[in-house]
Amino acid sequence: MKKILVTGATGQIGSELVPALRSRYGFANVIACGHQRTPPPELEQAGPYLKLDIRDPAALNQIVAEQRIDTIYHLAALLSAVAEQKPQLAWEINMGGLLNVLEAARLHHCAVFHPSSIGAFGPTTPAELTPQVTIQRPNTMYGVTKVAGELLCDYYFSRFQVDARGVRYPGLISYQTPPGGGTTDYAVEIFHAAVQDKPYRCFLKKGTRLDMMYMADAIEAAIAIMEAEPGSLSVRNAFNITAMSVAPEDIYHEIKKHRPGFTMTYEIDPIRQAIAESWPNRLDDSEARRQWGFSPRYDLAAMTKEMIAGLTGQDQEKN
Ligand code: NAD
Ligand code: AKB
Repeated sequence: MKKILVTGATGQIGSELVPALRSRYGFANVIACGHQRTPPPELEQAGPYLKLDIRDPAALNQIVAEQRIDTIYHLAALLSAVAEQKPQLAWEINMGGLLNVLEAARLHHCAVFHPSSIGAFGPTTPAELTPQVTIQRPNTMYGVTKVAGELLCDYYFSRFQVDARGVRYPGLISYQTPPGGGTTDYAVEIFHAAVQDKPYRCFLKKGTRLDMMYMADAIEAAIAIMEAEPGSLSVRNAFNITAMSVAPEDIYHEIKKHRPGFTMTYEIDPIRQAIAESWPNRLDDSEARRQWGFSPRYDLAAMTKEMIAGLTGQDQEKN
């Protein structure tokens, strides 16, 4: 049986990945590590939780050794918009944290999952059907850490045989935990506004098309790539994956099918708009489909239905 550590466990992905891993591999076998001293209530009841600052290699190594960890899902990071506000801190956390994780994995023989992002691409990358291997010259600190992270994971695999694997996630859409400060956050905020019968002011321009994915597909992909037969993978790291390519107005029109009174206007945030314009419109994820069977279940219509149902259910629970 695996013994898994999840860093950044209280974030948008971690808060849904931890329960999925626990139901697959056993509650006691998944240690959630968060930055906060006390976990959020949903994680506290569900299994082991430890406080960890990912910049502290001694504390990380102690946890990995004491808990006999063999697999690390490394999610602790700063996202694109926050990283642009605090570039030095983003380098420290995203790169320093990843180096600490890969070193712990080398010393204690662990496998590592590390998500890259569409943010690993830049303005000179082909924007349509962006290939698996292509130009990567991002112009954001987030992107710089994502490309360097992909390369560092490859290096640890070829030099030290650390089984480091990963995907390039698109913007992830979910309702359980708010996103952590990214450029694609509008695609989550819009649903919160819609179910509260509030108008939404979108910070990206009409026509800004980006890859997106519903969280359930993202969680399945993380588990699937870590369970894939190594022999079936030509590369370990940073597989392009996507489920839909959408602009703000596409999500708006889909929501209107369920909430006809919903309205949206645009108030552009120049920083996030510039980041979004430097990212691809649509990835080619055929290598992930071919090599380890990636196959997302949610398109825009199915995701919208689930988001509205999930958020409406949450509202009803609160009242
Ligand atoms: P998030 O911001 O929701 O969560 C990140 C977590 O890291 C937070 O809980 C935060 O407390 C923690 N953290 C920050 N600094 C830390 C530190 N010094 N020590 C320990 N923990 C620290 O992010 P997420 O959306 O869950 O993303 C997880 C990973 O997936 C990141 O690498 C991100 O780049 C990548 N990713 C996310 C998306 C997305 O849309 N959510 C898309 C592409 C890639
Ligand atoms: C962000 O917008 O920063 C993230 C991502 C796509 O990496 N959601």
